[in-house]
Amino acid sequence: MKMGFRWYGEGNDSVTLNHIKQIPGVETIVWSLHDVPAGEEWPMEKILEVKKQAEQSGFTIDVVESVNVHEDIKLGLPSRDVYIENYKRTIKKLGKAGVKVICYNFMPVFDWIRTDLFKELEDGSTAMFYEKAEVDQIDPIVLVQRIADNPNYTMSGWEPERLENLTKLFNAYKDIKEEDLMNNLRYFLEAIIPVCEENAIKMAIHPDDPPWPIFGLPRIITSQENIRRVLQLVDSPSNGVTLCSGSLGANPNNDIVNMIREFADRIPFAHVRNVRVYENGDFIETSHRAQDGTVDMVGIMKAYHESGFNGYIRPDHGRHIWDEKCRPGYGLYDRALGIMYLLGIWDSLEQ
Ligand code: DNO
Repeated sequence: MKMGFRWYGEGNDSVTLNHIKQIPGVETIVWSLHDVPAGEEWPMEKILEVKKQAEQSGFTIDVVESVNVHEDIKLGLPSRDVYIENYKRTIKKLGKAGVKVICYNFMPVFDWIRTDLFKELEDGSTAMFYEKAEVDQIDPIVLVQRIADNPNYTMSGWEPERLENLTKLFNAYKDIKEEDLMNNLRYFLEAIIPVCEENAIKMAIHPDDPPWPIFGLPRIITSQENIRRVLQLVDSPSNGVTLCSGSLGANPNNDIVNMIREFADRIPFAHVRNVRVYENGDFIETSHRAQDGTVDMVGIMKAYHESGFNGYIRPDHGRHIWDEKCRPGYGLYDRALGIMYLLGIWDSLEQ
């Protein structure tokens, strides 16, 4: 198991590489070129710049999160081929630079969704919260505006270009059903996986967050059965999953421990975090500690350990604690605590 920490880049993150260096056990940064719009080819100079910065601090750049997929690919439009060619060229460059895993998602229009980015918990810290009834009735444009108006709005998954022409995008998805999305994913994977195999890259699809359809848009990476289907679309070790316990854990029917056992050799990258799910379907992100939420954190680490997991792992969304000013979910303190918790479990399993 190799520990990673997400870093948004020089000048783009309140957390620095020097901070990350002081967290025990971190080997790789999990990074992206956040200023390159989805669909465009990544410039080699920029890739090498991040590599240099990371290596100077003693980190590898083994995991990219994410190379975003252009909407035309998800929609299956004829223009997708141009964007797929760009994607392939980016894969080749990342392979040359030494990257091993590319995390991506296939969620239409939006990446992850929350209704409150700073909901107060009992201990006075704040965390990201999802109110189901609100999402079920709110106009998505209002919700997007609320998030975009947030002073901390510089979150991946919420790139400005995604949010332009929202109405147009919604219309484009009007007739796209889950099966169409699955077929469009197959087309994408059939095109890129051979390139990944040649370049020793593993693709790792991120589950949908939350793992159910929202705003009438289809979502497919939601359950054990659907992940199994995706892995079978192209049966190659380069076609893998980023098993995110927090995203999948928002649906209590998802048995994450069981998923790890079934998909072990197809999980190059794991996000391990906790959420507390309420009976009405709401959920809030909590500390990583098992007792604070509803995700079986110890069972998850045990399942990885038992299956001989040697992929990458990272803590995920943390609370905002000790008055830290940071990107929602991506502060230093609570994620560092999360790492110590995960490593504590892991080390005791190694005995
Ligand atoms: C949120 C993240 C997601 C994730 C993408 C992967 O914090 O887990 O934005 O990076 O879905 O493409």
